[in-house]
Parts: sequence; C-alpha cells; structure tokens
Amino acid sequence: MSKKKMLVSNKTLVKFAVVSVLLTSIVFLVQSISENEDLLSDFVLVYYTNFEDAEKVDDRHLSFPVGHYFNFDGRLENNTWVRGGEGARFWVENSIAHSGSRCIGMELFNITKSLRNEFVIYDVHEQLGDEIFVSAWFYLPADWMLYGPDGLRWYSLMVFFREYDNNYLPYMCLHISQPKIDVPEFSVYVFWRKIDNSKEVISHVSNFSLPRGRWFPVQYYLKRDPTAGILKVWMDGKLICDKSAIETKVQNEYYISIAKIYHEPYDNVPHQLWVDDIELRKRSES
Ligand SMILES: [Ca+2]
Repeated sequence: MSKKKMLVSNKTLVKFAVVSVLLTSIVFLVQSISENEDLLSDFVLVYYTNFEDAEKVDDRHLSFPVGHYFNFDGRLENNTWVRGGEGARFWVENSIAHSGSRCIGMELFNITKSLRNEFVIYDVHEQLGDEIFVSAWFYLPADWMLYGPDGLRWYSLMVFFREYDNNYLPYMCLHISQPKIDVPEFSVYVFWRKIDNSKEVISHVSNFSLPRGRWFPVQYYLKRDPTAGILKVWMDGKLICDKSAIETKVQNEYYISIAKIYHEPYDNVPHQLWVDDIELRKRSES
C-alpha cells in the first residue's frame, strides 16, 4: 500500500473510531437521561428553590422553609479535632447563577479552623419518607483541583443520606479524587461507610470528565431499606452508580448534605463551590 493510501486509510480508521466513540457516548447519555426521566414520573416534587429570593438569616441559616443548617465544625487543637466554625462561610451569590441571577456560594478558607462546609437538610424521613429523588446544580471554579499528598486527594461533594445515631452511621456519599498532583484528571466514586464502620466503594468511574467552570447537575434516586436499598446517581447526565440490594437504613430519621466542601486537612488551599436549583422529591403514593 502506498504511503498516501495508508494515510487515507488511517485517517478513515481514526474518523470511524471517533464517530463510534461519539455514538456510544450519545446512546449512553440518552439511555441515562431517559431512564432518569422514567423514574422521575413516579415522584412528586415536594420542594424546589432557585434561591432567587433567598436571604441570609444568620451565619448558619437561610430563609429556606426546609429544616437545614450550614455546618462548619471541626478545628485542629493539639492535634485533635474539636468543634470550630471560623474557617468557612456561605453567602447569597448574585454574580453567577444556574437559574436567574442568584445562587448560594460556599467557601472553606481555613482548614485549621473548620474541617468542613456542609449544607445540611435534616428531618428528611419526616418530610420525604424513604424513597427520594434529589437534584441539585453545582459550579466548581475553572481551575478547581485537589491538593495534598498521594492517596489523600479526595473530596466529598454530597452526602446522599446519613443517619444520626451510631456515630452518624451508615452513610453514602459522592467523592471526587485526583490521582496525580497538579494534573486535572479526576475519578468519581460512591463511598459507603457501613453501620459497623467498615468502608466500601460501591461504584467508581475513572477519568471522569469533571465539569469545571460550568454548571452541572447531580441527581440521585435513593430507596432506604435494611437490605433491599437502591442508589442510582447521575452526574452531569451520566449514570455513575446503579446499585441495588444494599443496606441503606437502620433508623428512620436521616439527613442529606446537599452540597459539601470536605477533604483531607492536608489540603489547605481554600475551596469554593456554588449550588443552585435544589429539588426534593418523594415517591408518589399510588
Ligand atoms: Ca438561581
């Protein structure tokens, strides 16, 4: 084969490969979204906010009719974490938004004074029951990255459920990790801390195209059950977790961290996060 023909043939192969990958991605995306929409038809919207008329009531609360607070706890004192709260803040943002002109901005700016910045919604069982569909939109800065040593560059963005008793176990949450320092390549996974305090990663997606510098949704369906629990999670329209027959309930009451800045204390670079358009749904009674 001549060099020219080989070049054409290689180009055709590359084009074919690119088209195949694109088509596979589109089919996957359409499947993910249609499954999500099928599921949504079984749920009723209990609460939605676009934060357009949100006001800050105090350092930990918004004008938000659902039971909530911002948790900035955890401070390092003599190598021991104690209650703190001076290293994080939230505000009503009016310069960027997913909907309208306002959203909520969150920042963890001093890891020695606050271990976390966590937007908590509580009494969820009372308000929504044990089958919920939750959606929120997030914005991470365009240069968002994780810092700290190898193996400890992880970040918790959202907690799907967490119980109060037994030292806040069990819980499941959405983690982002960054395998290489200074390289913006990310993995996403669902982390499960069980009632006996053991850990399990129940789904893991490597090389996830993490949206930075643009808004993206995270949606999840959770069925709480002592043995037959279900968790499905979509991030930026992609199904990243689909697990059933999992233990997702011990006690009735639980809370959700709808948006969270939480990472290892070795990462002492300030982190910011914006959240908008929160939807809380419960299973419709048929
Ligand atoms: Ca808004």
